Amino acid sequence: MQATLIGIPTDVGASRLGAAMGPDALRVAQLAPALQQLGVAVNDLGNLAGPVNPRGGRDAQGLRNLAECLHWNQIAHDAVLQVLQQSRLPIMLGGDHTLATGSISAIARHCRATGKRLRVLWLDAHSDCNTPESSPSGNLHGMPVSSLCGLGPAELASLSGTTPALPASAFCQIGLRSVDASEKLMIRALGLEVYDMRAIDELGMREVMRRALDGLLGTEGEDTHLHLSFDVDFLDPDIAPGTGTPVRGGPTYREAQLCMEMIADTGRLASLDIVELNPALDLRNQTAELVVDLVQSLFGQSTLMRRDASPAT
Ligand code: Z70
Ligand code: MN
Ligand code: MN
Ligand code: MN
Repeated sequence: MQATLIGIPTDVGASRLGAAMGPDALRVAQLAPALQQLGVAVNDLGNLAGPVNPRGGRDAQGLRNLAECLHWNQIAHDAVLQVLQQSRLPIMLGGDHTLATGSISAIARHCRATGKRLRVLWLDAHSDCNTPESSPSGNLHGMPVSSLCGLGPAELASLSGTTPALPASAFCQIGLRSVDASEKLMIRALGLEVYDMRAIDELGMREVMRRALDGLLGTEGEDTHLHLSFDVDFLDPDIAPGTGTPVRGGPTYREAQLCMEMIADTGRLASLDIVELNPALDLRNQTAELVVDLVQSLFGQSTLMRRDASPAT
């Protein structure tokens, strides 16, 4: 397998600064060598260059930094599309979660061109499905899901070449525990598949992931491009303090590992966003190191040799 790291150091979609240092924290935590150990050939494009956070107020639409967000998402889209066209697996190092609008727009475009079905797993404490009308904050990192479903700011919603970029049914959200009242309505209206923390408590991570990955195993999943959008605030803040909007009560280390291992077992992972890592809030880079540990599981690291997998060379 060949993967390409793309640093996308944006913080223009968030209120707190610091997520722009995320890509470098992941490099310091040895992300590339960790993947190479598993037999993944990795190259690193370095960081894309884009505007800094002007820390603006809300515009007439109620949005903060729309022009800067648009800029970042356009360059993210272009870079991701190019990597996909080289048949490499793009790993987006964020940066705040707005970048997923650009990355997933490119992935949806690529899937349309190659006739693949797209499945997006969205691991997050938040639902990120506010619209300019509903957003309590005006922060665009709270809107990528609605933008991709055609309901965000028009310039962002059309990045993929079609609006919506993908059907709402392509999404599956896992780990939610901080959802605005307006987002609860949106989840209903879009019919989003959601496994919140209560579902994880009641069903267990194993059953949640079995349901989330339905249709991806074996030949049934052959035509599916699986994208993982991994917001670091999915994880419990006790183990992952380095993020801008921590919410207590998230998945434990064990639950997160099982989640990643079960995704790896499908063999369908074809692109990955790692977002909302904020080194300014971290302790000795522990959150970045945890993410690298989890990404190793996501790329097939397991304690024992698996019956269904060939050993990594
Ligand atoms: C809130 C909003 C959000 C991430 C915070 C928070 C959104 N729903 N997303 N942190 N990653 O402002 O829309
Ligand atoms: Mn391809
Ligand atoms: Mn998010
Ligand atoms: Mn979040």
